[in-house]
Amino acid sequence: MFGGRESDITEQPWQAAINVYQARHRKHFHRCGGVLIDSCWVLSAAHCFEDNDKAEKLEVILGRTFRKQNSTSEQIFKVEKYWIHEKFDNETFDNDIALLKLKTDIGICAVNSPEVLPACLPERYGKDSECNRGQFSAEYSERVKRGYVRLWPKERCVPDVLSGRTVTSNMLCAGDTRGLDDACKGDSGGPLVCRNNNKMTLMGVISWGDGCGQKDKPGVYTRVTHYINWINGKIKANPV
Ligand code: 4AZ
Repeated sequence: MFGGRESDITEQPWQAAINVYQARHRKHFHRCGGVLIDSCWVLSAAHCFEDNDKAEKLEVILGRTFRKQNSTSEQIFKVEKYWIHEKFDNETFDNDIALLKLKTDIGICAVNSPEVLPACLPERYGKDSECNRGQFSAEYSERVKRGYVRLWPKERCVPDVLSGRTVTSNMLCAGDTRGLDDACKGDSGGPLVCRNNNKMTLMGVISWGDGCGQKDKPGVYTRVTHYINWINGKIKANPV
């Protein structure tokens, strides 16, 4: 993350860290952020998994404030299976979304606690305009962090402000007007949430940007309202 401030996992209990096991080093390494949306389901970005990682190599960590420190509040899961959006475009990062199903033998995975709690999904397609201050969170520093950004109007979320790169309607721009808070390397897959009727609602998934924290350049997020049916379809088709 660029800017932002140190936070505590109780302030963003849906934040997940996704680690990948590297046989060569015989340990797990941080790969991306993620966001808990249901007891056994975590959303992340498709580009986090482009090299076809086996699900068995993935590990999802919930409930930790310090990335490399064990905590009594943590809940760690293996991944049973994950899905990359069928229309993910590796060039433009259009449809940059992935869904992970956590592994369990007992029908529940994450258990709600002050440190572990799912974010809500938006109610329906396209309903993403009633909040202008979003909160994103990131994990790639030693300690979980939080930043505040404004959602940019669609008309300003265009290639012009992102060095000419393609911007699709499935993307959402958000940035700090001062250019201070922004997501950055390693934060991908993490959440952008808005408070809607007092529910913390997931509006974006950290996806890409033209550098980090540059003045008048937004961070780009996957527009979650466009994927409610995709997400619910996968969850229904793959009962825990
Ligand atoms: C990244 O490399 C990345 N400033 C994520 C977000 C942003 C830039 C880079 C947005 O994962």
